[in-house]
Amino acid sequence: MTDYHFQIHTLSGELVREVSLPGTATVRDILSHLPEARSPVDDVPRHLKRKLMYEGRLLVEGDVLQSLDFPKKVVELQMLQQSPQVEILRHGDAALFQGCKGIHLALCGPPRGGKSSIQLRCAEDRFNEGYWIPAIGIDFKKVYLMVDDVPVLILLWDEPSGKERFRLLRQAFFRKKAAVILVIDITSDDPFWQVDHLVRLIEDESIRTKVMLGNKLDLESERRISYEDARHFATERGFHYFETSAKDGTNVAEALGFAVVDVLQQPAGPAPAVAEAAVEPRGPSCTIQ
Ligand SMILES: Nc1nc2c(ncn2[C@@H]2O[C@H](COP(=O)(O)OP(=O)(O)OP(=O)(O)O)[C@@H](O)[C@H]2O)c(=O)[nH]1
Ligand SMILES: [Mg+2]
Repeated sequence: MTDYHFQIHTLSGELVREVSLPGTATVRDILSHLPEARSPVDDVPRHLKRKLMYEGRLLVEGDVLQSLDFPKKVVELQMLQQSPQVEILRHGDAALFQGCKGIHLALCGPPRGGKSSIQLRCAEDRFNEGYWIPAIGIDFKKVYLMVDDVPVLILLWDEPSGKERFRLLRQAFFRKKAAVILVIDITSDDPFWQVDHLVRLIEDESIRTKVMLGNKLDLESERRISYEDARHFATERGFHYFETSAKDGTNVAEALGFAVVDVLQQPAGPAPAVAEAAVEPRGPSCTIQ
């Protein structure tokens, strides 16, 4: 039974969608019919939060349509869009994150691309010029984020060097990860060394959020692969591409924020998105700020 016919416009008046729904549906049902927002530049999902407005007043998502007393059956609504605000907390209040679910993210990629440096930048906002200690054992750092007003704890795992030789260890590394961040070096002669093998392992684990970083952007003059080629390689394999510098921090928080918002907006399903944060820190690099 159709009780209402909604015409949803942007604030500038462009018609986005028309939806017919019964009076027992909710405002959330209208929102679920809206097309996904994608960037007009590169067609990447934009993770915009949507709100609906009727005659200047915001509608609450849980409200049932017939309780809103629309005077007509054809209702014009305006759609507001807003990006989630992601902020990395440098001096996180540990109490705020107690009981938080932890989201497990995996850094991976060819040797010396900058995985450990990206991890250090995300967790401690610093860079270590000579930082090349081939990691022994698997290692994570905690990153404390606020996504809008919600605390989100990230467990950012660094794939240790040398694992590329051991298929089983590599496969185990990706287990129960909600997202992967694949780091390549844009100044490398062979930035995609073994990457297709990695992509297959990631597919085997059905990880839905996939981001590729073309790292070392501060060395632009030494670049060996163009932005377009790297982006093409990434999108063909289902990865969102960013260029970053772990050294000066360019785009690192943005890429991490994108990955986290993408995970949070995935529909609930069997994919292993989150696990209890009550994982005990292991090793000296697990910092609780
Ligand atoms: N200029 C510059 N150097 C970087 C950047 N990121 C990492 N490096 C350097 O690149 C080298 C390798 O960085 P790591 O972070 O150790 O790379 P990795 O991928 O963890 O290396 P493995 O664990 O050995 O596979 C180090 O000398 C870093 O200082 C960056 O954004 N810019
Ligand atoms: Mg490393």
